[in-house]
Amino acid sequence: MATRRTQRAGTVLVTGFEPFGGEATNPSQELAQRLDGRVVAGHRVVGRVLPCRFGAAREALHAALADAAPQLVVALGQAGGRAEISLERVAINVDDARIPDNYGAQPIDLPIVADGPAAYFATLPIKAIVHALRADSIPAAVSQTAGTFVCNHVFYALLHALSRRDDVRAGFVHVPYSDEQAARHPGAPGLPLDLMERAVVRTIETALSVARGDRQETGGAVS
Ligand code: PCA
Repeated sequence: MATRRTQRAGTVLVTGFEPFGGEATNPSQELAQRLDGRVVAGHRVVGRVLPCRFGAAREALHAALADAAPQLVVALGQAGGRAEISLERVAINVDDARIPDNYGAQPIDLPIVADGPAAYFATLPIKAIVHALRADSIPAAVSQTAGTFVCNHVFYALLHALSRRDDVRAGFVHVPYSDEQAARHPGAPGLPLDLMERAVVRTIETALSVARGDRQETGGAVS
């Protein structure tokens, strides 16, 4: 009888970023660290923290992909000022930094991948995830732009690296400030880290449970 490779438990890669822009913390870093080693829906979570640096962030992502060989990738980043968990729809092939990264680089209108496509769509079921989060009383929405800073850089590099892998779903989730950070930014919304942790767990569970495609429900914007 032909031997089959032993079926290994699947792996989910969750990435976050180190603090940037003068912040002392980054909720995405804390979430990746909290989830590292956890088992969610029978899958082992590998949590990794990426440098907030153009180029180096992409290299660290590639190393994490090679290391974890994940079935699912949920990349996280902080979007201070947003009130909802943002399921990003699209990554675009441009670095255009409004502020310097953590090493002083500030690229303007440079492609992330020379000759790469203008954009990639997330392969996560973003509508189903937004639906599941809202059903769990977690504020969530589809977002039409991940910006043009290091988060979009990693998001694009992620989808480019997996562009020939139909078997691996991947996407990017921006999270608001933590409550603690929001307290230092008058008027800015924040969410408790525990709630954001539950949001990432629900995101993973939903992505693993939707076999293919997505929920038919609007997440659009008029302008
Ligand atoms: N947010 C930034 C980069 C790192 C992070 O957490 C962004 O949205 O590009």
